[in-house]
Amino acid sequence: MRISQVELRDISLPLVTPFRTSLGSQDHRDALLVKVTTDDGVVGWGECAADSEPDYSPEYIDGARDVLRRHLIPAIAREGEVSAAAVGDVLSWVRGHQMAKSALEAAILDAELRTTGMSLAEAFGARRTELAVGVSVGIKDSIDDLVESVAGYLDDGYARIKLKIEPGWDYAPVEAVRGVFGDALALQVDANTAYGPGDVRYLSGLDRFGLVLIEQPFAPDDLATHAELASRMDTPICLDESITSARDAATAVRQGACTIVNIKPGRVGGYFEARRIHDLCLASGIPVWCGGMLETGIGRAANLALAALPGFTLPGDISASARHFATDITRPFELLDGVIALPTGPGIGVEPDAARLDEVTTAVELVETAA
Ligand code: NPG
Repeated sequence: MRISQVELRDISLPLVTPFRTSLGSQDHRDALLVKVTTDDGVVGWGECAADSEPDYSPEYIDGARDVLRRHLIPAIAREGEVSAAAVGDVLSWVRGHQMAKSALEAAILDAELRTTGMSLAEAFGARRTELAVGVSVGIKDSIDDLVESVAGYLDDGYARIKLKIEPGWDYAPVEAVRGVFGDALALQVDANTAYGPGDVRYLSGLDRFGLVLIEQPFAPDDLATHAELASRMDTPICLDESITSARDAATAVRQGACTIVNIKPGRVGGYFEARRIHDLCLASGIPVWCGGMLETGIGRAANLALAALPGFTLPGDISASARHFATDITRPFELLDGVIALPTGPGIGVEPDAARLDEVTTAVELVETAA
């Protein structure tokens, strides 16, 4: 397959409710979409997980657009014939930039599968057709607000609740949610690196709440403190920001820094690397789940396909589209009877609605790749 044109499209979608984490608050999802067109006229879409600010990861939208335009797309163009499975190798000389690489790989993968008529779920070997999913609940102004939000999500049918925590918003929200909704609720917390080595003892007290896991309390490169916390707690430690490749995952597990892995294709450089992490975790008995980055329907569809692999035994942050967007750019994914149905059409199985896409587009750049 040859790529004749790549479109880089910036969009800005309002969120139904502001989303606050230990990193800050957002009321819009600004995102970069990658659209590839093959020389046979087949189109594929990918979504870049980067945000406007380099706070969650070193990547950010303007940087991702720049490296795509200057380095990644030209590398694919030089290659000529390219298959999605080879994209990772073709781009491996560029250090980092996992989110930019992942978006380009995803678009090429979507186009490739559309030429064969196969869905991503089928191509990756998924056996499930629908998934129970979780929801990530941001930091609120009050415990009452939080309890009301959680009650609404449980009514919607979410299978587990993840609470964002930070210093000053940790024990109280966890205790309140456990108290109101009971011990049977699948409850986990995510600190997005907000704590430091001096907090190990403090955090280990969370053991008494029977959490499913504690996610990424410490800095991405601080495996040692994660391992120390893991040795002091029964609650499993899960890593997100620390894991940018299958090698990272293997190292973190070997060093005792985590016993659960959050897999986000954007963070690890693509869907093939994500599947490699899944495969190695499955072989080592490490449960995995699929994280979320407030994806539009484009990224959400692809994540659903990935999360249907057998090692994804914990519900992911792949909520219904309505959790973040009143009107998405694709048909919405809905949570019905506690599950979201996997898309079944070729490739990622969804495409943007042209009129809606135009409404939310803030910039478009075309990069020609034909010889
Ligand atoms: O996609 O519903 C969602 C959000 C899931 O909590 C979520 N994502 O750390 O995993 C995370 C977090 C996040 C969101 C991180 C935005 C960075 C930016």
